[in-house]
Amino acid sequence: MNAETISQLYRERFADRSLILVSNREPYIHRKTKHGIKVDTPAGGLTAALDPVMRAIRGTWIAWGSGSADKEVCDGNDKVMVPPDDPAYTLKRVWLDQKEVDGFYYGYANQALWPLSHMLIEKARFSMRHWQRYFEVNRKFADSIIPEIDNDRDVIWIQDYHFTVLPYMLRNRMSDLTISMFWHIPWPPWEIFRVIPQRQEILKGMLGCDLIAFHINRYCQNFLETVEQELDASVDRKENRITYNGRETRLIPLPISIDYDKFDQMTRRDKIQSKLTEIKRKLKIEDKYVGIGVDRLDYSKGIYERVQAIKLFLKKYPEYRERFTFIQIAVPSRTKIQEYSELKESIEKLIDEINREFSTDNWKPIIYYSTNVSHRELVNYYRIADMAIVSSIVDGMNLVAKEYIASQVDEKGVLILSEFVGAVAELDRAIIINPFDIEQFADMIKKGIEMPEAEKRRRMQKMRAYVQTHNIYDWINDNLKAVEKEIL
Ligand code: ADQ
Repeated sequence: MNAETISQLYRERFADRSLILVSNREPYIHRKTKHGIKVDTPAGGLTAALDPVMRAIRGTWIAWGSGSADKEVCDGNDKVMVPPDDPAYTLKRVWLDQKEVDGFYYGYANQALWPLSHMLIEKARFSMRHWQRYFEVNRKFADSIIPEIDNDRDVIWIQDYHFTVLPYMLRNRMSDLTISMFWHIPWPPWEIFRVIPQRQEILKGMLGCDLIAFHINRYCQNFLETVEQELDASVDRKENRITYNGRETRLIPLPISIDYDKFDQMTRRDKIQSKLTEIKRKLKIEDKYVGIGVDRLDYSKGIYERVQAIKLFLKKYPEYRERFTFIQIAVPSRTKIQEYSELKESIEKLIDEINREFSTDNWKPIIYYSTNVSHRELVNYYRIADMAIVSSIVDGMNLVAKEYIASQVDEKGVLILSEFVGAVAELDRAIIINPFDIEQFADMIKKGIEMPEAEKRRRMQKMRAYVQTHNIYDWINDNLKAVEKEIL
C-alpha cells in the first residue's frame, strides 16, 4: 500500500463521508521567531505516523493550537491548510489557556493516565482539579468538532488517552456518528487500571466508540477484562466485543507503523554519502563501531537503563574502549513535570560520568544531543549507526525501531530491542533484551557487534521485508476496513 492507493480507496469506500481526526498534539506548530514565523513538526510517534495518512485522505485534523504564532496564521474559523509547503488537509486548532494546559495535559493526561497505562503506579498522581480540567477540555473539543460534521455519516477518529470521555460526549449529541479511537500506549491489566479514581467514567466515555483499536491483542484483552470487572457490560472475549447500555463496541489489534518508503528514499537520496562522511569526520567516529538511541526523553523509554548497560559493557569488555561510540539523541519532553526534568538531569549526569571515566584523547564513548532533529536529518544518524538500541521499559509500539530498519538500505544494521515494546511481536529478528537485566543487556551489545555479517544481513532483510509490507498505509487500510465493517 502507498499514499496513492489509500487516497483512492478512501474515495471509493467512503465517498460521502468526511474524516475528522482528533488529537491533542498538532502535526505542525507555527512559532514566532526573530526571523519571522517558523513551522516545527513535533517529535512524537502519533503525529509522525498520522501526517502521511491525512495527506493521503485530505480530511480535517482537530488539535490543540500550542504554537506562539498558531493564531496568527489561522483564518476566522481557527483553520489553516497544512503541510505549509504542500497544503493537503485542514488543521483546525482548539485554544487552551494555561490552566487548561496544566490540568488537562500536564495534569490528568500525563501525570495520571500516562504513568498508569505504562504500569508505573508509583509515578501516577490523581487530582480532582486535574480531572475536572480534563473533562472540560474534552467538552471543549466536542464543541469544536460538532460544527465540522457535515452529516452524521462522517467518521470521527479520536487519538489516544487525552480524550477518554470525548466519545461519549459526541455520542450523546449525535447518536449515529461513526466514532473510532486509536489508543497509542499500552492498556494495563485491570489490577493496575483499577487504581484510577475515575475509572468508571473513563470506561463509559470510551464505550461511546463503535471501534477501539490498540496496537496488540494483549492490550485488547486487558481492556476487555477491565470492562468486565468494572461495568455491568456483556463482554465477548472471543469476538472482542462489548455490549454496554444496548450499544456495541468492537476492539481490534492494529500495530501502527511508519512511512517505509519515505525513510527508504530519504536514505538513498543523492549526496547522502558525502553527508555521512562529513558527520563521521566531525564526530571523529570514522573508524568506530557506532550505536544509536533516538527518543523523546521519557521514563518509559529506558534511556537511563541503556546508558547503564553501555557503562557496564565498557567495563566488562575493555577491548571495545576507543572502538565503540554511542550517539544518544533525546528530545526534551514534558519538562514542566518534575519527574521529567529530574530524569533529564540524571541521564545527563550519568553520561557525563561515563565520558569522564572512559574518554581518551581521541575518543568519547557517548555523544549526546538534547534536541529535536528532523526525520531528514535523523536518517543520516540511522545510516551511520551499525546498531540501534531501543530499550523501553514499557512502550505501546515504538516507531524508532521501525524507522531504523527502513533506513538500513545496506542491510547491515543490528537492532537491539526491549522485550517490553509492542513492536517486539513483529520484529522478532532483533536481538531481544530485558532492559532491567543490565548484565544481559551489556552482553547483548557485544553479541550484536560480533554477530557474523551474513547473519546480520539475514535478520535485517527479514525485518525490512516485514516493515515494507506492514507500513503505515497498510495500517490505515486495515483501520478503514474495520471502520467499514461497523458502518455496513
Ligand atoms: P511516542 O512515545 O512519542 O508515541 P515513538 O513510537 O517512540 O513514540 O516514536 C517517536 C517518534 O518521534 C519517532 O517518529 C521519532 O523519529 C521521533 N523522535 C524521537 N526522538 C526524536 C528527536 N530527538 N528528534 C526528532 N524526532 C524524534 C506513542 C507511543 C508509542 C507509539 C507511538 C505511535 O508511546 O509506543 O509507537 O505513539 O502509536
